[in-house]
Parts: sequence; C-alpha cells; structure tokens
Amino acid sequence: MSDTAIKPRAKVETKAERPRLHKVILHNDDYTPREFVVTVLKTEFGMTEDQAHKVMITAHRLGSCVVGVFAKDIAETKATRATDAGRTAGFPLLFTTEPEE
Ligand code: TYC
Repeated sequence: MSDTAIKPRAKVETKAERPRLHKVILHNDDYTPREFVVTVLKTEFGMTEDQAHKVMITAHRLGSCVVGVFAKDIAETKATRATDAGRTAGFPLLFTTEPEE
C-alpha cells in the first residue's frame, strides 16, 4: 500500500444529549400585591388558584420559589411574559430562569 492510502478515521461519538431543562423562579418583592402575583401565575403558567397561592406564599416567605421546569426557550418566554405583565401594571415583579443541574 502506498503512503498516500486513505486510512479510516477514528469513529466520532454521536450520542445525542438531552437538552437541559430550565427552572422558572419567582422572586419576592415588597410592592407587588399578592393577588396580582396569583393572577399572573394562573394566566402565564396555567396554575389553579390553589397552586398559584401556594407558590406565591412560598416566594413571599422564603424569598423565591420555583414555578416550573421547561425547555430553555419556553422557560425564557414564560419568565419574560410574566415579568412584563408586572411591569405593565407598574410592579417590580420578577421571574428569572436557570438551568437545572
Ligand atoms: N411580598 C408581596 C407583598 O407582601 C407579595 C409577593 C409575593 C410579591 C410573592 C412577589 O413573588 C412575590 N405584597
């Protein structure tokens, strides 16, 4: 065989990694009315009154609460929409996202 013979290349691992999920986190503040937070959680995250109240009161008491876990783009869209709903109404309500471990 000549020196220029083409050798087979090492096989490349092509294991598809599952995209990481992202948490949406609700942050407490001193100004947004509790009932408004509950309404946003129901409207933007499809929660029942009971679920929304539990999440709101957890954020109120502990400082923050995970609202849900979604694909990255969905988490970001929901967090932005929910934060914008607060801003439009004049409140500093804040939702952020972070990757799940
Ligand atoms: N702390 C607010 C109040 O006492 C209510 C509130 C709860 C605001 C949760 C934000 O993520 C929040 N009016």
